[in-house]
Amino acid sequence: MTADFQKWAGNCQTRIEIFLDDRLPETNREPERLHSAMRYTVLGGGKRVRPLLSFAAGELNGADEARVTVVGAAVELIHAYSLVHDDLPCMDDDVLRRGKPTCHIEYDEATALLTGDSLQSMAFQLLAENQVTDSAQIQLEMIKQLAYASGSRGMAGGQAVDLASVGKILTLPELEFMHIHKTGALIRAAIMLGAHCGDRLNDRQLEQLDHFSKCVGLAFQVVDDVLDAEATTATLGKTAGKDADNNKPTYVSILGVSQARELAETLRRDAFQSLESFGEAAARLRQVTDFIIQREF
Ligand code: GRG
Repeated sequence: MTADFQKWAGNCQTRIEIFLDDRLPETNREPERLHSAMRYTVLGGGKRVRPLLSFAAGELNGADEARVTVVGAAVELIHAYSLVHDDLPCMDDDVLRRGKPTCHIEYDEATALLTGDSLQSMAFQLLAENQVTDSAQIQLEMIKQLAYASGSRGMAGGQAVDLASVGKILTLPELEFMHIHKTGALIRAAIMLGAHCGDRLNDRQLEQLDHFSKCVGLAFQVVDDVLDAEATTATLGKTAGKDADNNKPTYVSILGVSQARELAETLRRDAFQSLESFGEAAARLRQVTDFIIQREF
């Protein structure tokens, strides 16, 4: 990671943190426990990979930074909600997230459920009450895109397949279907929503960007599977080795670590190929992709 990228990413992360801190309800506002849990969940943690992708795609399409901040924050809120619900006893049943107790451990299950619900609503509220593009019609389209990416035909659907696949042997296409939905859909939305805040790219170029976003979404999950198998709980800030413990099919369980790493590299090459015609203008997107592939947590 170059110093230039580190500085850029740090600035983006700070912008998102300040925005979310400002927009999340204060803990002294009723219902205090719920607002406290929302802030506990969202603030001061996470790599903010999805907002980084929104900023990089927005930059490519000449978007206004303040507008991309809204979009990046909305996607991050959906992501944060999904982690809170995923950690619940009825799903992954985990006690550690981002290096601290999960929401239902720090608070209680009912509060965690409501925290996820409220963060999801807040994401759509942000997109509905802030202007993020000059066209009202495109803005509506963006809200729809985020809804699809989060719902039963996106992330929640992928999670349902994931829960149903415990203890089963999946084929690679089945595993790919699960991950394209569970993780890929929101990453794709982060990129395309960031891009839609601007208006430089033509339809063909937006299609190329969309192909890039699909490759990156899948690469993210392949690397996540490798990290779950190889990294420690201390480095990850969440419980390592859970996939194997829970008998879950992953890229590592099907391909083994070294082939899974090769697959991530193939997806990286494919992703970069889709950016070829953009030249230097897509440099940030390439850097965020490398950050995703080379990350250690
Ligand atoms: C509950 C509807 C619903 C969906 C849950 C995202 C998800 C679906 C479950 C999370 C479980 C998991 C570990 C998925 C693998 C990919 C993933 C989302 C990892 C965590 O994302 P990072 O690495 O986390 O971006 P940080 O903490 O950095 O934001």
